[in-house]
Amino acid sequence: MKAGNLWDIFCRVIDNYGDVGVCWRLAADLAARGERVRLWLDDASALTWMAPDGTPGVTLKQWNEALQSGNLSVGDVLIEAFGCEVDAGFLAAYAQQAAHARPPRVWLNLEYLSAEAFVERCHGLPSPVLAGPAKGLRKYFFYPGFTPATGGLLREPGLAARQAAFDREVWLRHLAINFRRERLISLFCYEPTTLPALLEQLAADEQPTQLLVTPGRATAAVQACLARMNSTHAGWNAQDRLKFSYLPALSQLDYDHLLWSCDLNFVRGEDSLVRALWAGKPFVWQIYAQSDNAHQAKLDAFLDQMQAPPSLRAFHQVWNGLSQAALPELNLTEWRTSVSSARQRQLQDDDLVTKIIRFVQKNR
Ligand code: TRH
Repeated sequence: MKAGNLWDIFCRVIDNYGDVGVCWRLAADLAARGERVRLWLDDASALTWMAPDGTPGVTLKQWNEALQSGNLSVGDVLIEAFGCEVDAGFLAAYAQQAAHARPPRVWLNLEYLSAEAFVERCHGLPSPVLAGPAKGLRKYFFYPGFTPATGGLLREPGLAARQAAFDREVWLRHLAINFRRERLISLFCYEPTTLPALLEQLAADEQPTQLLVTPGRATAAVQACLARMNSTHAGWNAQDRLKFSYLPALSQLDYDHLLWSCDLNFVRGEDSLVRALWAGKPFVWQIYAQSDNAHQAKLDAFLDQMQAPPSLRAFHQVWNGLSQAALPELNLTEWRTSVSSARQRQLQDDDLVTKIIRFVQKNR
């Protein structure tokens, strides 16, 4: 495929930031490689802090009302992210223009990241469209993943150079994080029931800690926890070994810098998980919980893929409320070695944008 194709990426923001975060990252990476992208979002508000400067080659489009086929010109590639369904109006235009397009248009359904075995089986499968204005066409499932037989992980080409040039001290000073001998731990989470146990463990540790708390749900969870702990057992942090810094919303670039700066990162959802992996620092993932407990298998598959040592597996089970055991001790030395090897292994595989461009080329 020649560079400069037009991609339409559609995304509906349900809650949290992962869907828009992934779609922005995908769009920006495609654009950096010379593609043109229209990113259709029903709620672009998170991009004001995630990507405040935008990026050349990506046009944001408000997706808030049924799109009329009218004189809409559809792109060369259509991506429906995370099962969102594009309006009949757009599909009618797509079907009409696809009928004459040479090379043909390609329609993809971008799925959630998982390390489970079904991903290799389902990645790339075609799905005939049986009803609606695009009846008779087909779309393909594109599954991000951790193995060569999947759609890979987002990893923009400039990442390694950016990491190599990063100056931790300067960046932390810029963020007004003052620290001497404390270890730094970032916290991006939902409402883990074992948060009080973590805070107690950190406060009891000989080594002082500064917890860098991300805004929104993590900050609310910490503050609710502190209010309870301070009233029920006021001396829990008597030696003041655990300090807190509440962070502003960072851009995606600066969120990377945060991950690179810390000795341990607590992350949540799929996008921060991948960024934590590329950061190469020990991390703990709070997976997005599903009502049917499907997240248990998804978490286990990820830990298998990482070849996580027992101490890291046990910590994940408790942090995710999947085990009622006491919160295990942190074992940063072991976790650092494990994450570093996993990162090296993952770097061997092509990244998602390389694979998606190749996939489109092959299926045109
Ligand atoms: O926000 P999330 O919890 O998103 C989740 C998952 O995507 C999950 O699959 C989905 O079903 C659920 O929402 C509804 O976590 P995630 O995926 O890590 O996305 C967070 C994004 O926010 C990521 O792109 C990083 C970005 N971010 C910043 O840019 N700046 C920040 O300061 C922080 C804390 C995050």
